[in-house]
Amino acid sequence: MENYLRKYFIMGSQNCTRDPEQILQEAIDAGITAFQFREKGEGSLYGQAKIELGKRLRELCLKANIPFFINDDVELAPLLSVDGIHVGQDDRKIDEIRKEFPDLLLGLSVSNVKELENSPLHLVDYVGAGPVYATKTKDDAKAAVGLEWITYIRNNYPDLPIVGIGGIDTSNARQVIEAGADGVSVISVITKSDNISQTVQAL
Ligand code: 3NM
Repeated sequence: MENYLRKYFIMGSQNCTRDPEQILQEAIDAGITAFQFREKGEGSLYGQAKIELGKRLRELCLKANIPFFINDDVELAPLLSVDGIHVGQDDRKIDEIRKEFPDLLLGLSVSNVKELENSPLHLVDYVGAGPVYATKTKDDAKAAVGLEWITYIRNNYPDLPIVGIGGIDTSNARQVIEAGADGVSVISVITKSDNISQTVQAL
């Protein structure tokens, strides 16, 4: 059981309608177990502005001893002194990243059997499995794969840490865990919450 995966919050400024630092701090205070800085898509920051926001969010996680992951942007890993990197299937290859960063946590998104079987799973610390449910948060999200996908991975790779992603909220998080995931990763249920404390507790 990888405990840091239990309540894994993902966010970039494009997901926020108020101060991202404030949202992250509230989520930390409420008990998230990991954070991923995913500054990506329409309205996201680039260049120095991205780095500066990343540093501020990184600092909040450091103070709270919450593992900080960078999404995709491997070049920022040393700059932000990250604990881990999460990549998708179209990002840089896992074996290259593992070679460059032997000690960091590495997460990889997998959406189907082919991706799973073609991935060097011995080099990753966990897989992100989804989208479990339909999501509007990611423009290019694939069709929902359902709880069956979590169960499939769990049954075929009993020791592989899994975090479910996509459309997960307080009403369905339990099912994702019961299907075999070690945890749930969420964006909008937290960034859009009126009561982050209650939301995180209910996940
Ligand atoms: N990756 P929400 S779904 C970032 O399926 C991301 O790989 C996905 O946002 C995948 O919790 C997704 O608001 C968006 O649905 C998750």
